[in-house]
Amino acid sequence: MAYTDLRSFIEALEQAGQLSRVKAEVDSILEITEIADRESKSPAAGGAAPPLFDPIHGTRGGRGLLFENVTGSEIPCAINVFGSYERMRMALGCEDFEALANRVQQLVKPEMPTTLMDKMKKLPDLVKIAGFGPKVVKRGMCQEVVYTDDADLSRLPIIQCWPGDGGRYITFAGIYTKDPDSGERNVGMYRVQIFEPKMTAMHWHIHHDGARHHRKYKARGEKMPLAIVLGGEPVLPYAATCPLPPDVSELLFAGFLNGTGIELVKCKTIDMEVPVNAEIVIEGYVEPDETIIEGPFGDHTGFYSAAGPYPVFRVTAITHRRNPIYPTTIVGLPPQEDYYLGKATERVFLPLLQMLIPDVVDYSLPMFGAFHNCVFVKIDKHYPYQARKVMSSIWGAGQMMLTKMIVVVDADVNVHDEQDVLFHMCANVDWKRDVAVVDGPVDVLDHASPFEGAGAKIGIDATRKIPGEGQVREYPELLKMTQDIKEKVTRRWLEYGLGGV
Ligand SMILES: [Mn+2]
Repeated sequence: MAYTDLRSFIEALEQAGQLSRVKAEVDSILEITEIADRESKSPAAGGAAPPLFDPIHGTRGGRGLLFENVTGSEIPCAINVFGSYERMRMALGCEDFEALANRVQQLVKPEMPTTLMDKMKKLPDLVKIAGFGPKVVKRGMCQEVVYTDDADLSRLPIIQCWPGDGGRYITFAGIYTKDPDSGERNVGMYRVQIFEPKMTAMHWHIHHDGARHHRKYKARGEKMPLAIVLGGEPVLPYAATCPLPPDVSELLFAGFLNGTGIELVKCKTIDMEVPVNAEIVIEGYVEPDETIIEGPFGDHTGFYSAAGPYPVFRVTAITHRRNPIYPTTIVGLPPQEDYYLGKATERVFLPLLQMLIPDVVDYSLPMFGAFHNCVFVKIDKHYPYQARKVMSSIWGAGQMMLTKMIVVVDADVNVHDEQDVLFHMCANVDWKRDVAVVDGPVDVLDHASPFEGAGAKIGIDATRKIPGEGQVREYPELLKMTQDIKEKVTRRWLEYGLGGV
């Protein structure tokens, strides 16, 4: 079951023992970060077994936190509410990520119905997809309270995340923009640095859809309407951060995850529609030419990203529900809340990656790689240099093109256990023969590359080598006990007097 808004999700978390309310006064400058950081690295609430795809790190995440008494604000602040597998699963309203992956696969399967019968069969699916689109309605709870001239960002419990940050940042908002030509809506999650009660910066990278929309307004010399949306259906933050192709609407995807279209309401002061179930909406315009030095910001890489000029956003209104809740998040040394959002994407995108690269049996973005630095790929190898082919394919696949290190392993290696991957890598690799270093685009946040966004990447073929892959001797067999002895020992375990299995 999907939840309709942040507060019903938080209530459900509380009932499930997944939320702590903090009644003591806490400071939004740094103190909330330190508490949330400790919580996210604590054992997961509920004590459930970790998922198979993350046996080692899946046991962490603590509880979601609701700070009810933040210094200088009357609005409570929620953090880490998505920061574990159980909470992420609840937010997405799915049994498990694999079940969700299957639903997504059905949605995108490029199957052309050939016969009339097929078409008839496909029809309910298409009607269902059509029903997931957003619906504009007359009024919305997110506008129960409206401030225009008296709008003031300093009323919100906006946090400063890390000591070296440029200031306070809104970190967990959906940024709503529209293409001025097509009217197509985009929702992205970009950080927002506060400068004045009614002025912020708008931080997006050049390849983000929000930046693309802004370039169009800039070319016309017009300011761009933009809404910063906090709260709403819990599927929204996931949809906003999912690496969807540019022409796939985040709101449609959110509606699909939600099981029903997201209801929107017209903003009060700008030409934009926002989710009726949002907690808080900040309306305003991004200036076409005016910029301000934004940053530094403690980023998901675990390092500060540098300050730089970004467009200025001016607030025209703040609307909110009665007694709103302000959601936020921090990023930093993993695991943080974003690890679970990323892992959900890893699982949901596996069938899509397999459509693109059929060789992939499974893959993992290990925690230490902070998403773009490392991917472990498992293949069922049948021909020489198949691992090289897979590397090239990954370096050509959407955002995975930025992967700085690829390790390809055989089908009997567990890609979700870094010890297992590194064991086979260290054992199977000849460092002259089995390594490919290539030049290419890297993440703009990568600080080691010689140029911003451009540098070298490494592919390591850790599979057993076969003839045709350079000078190769025969690889020995890996030690493995026979199945009948394994079963016998399991059966007789208590007899040995060695305690529980
Ligand atoms: Mn987009």
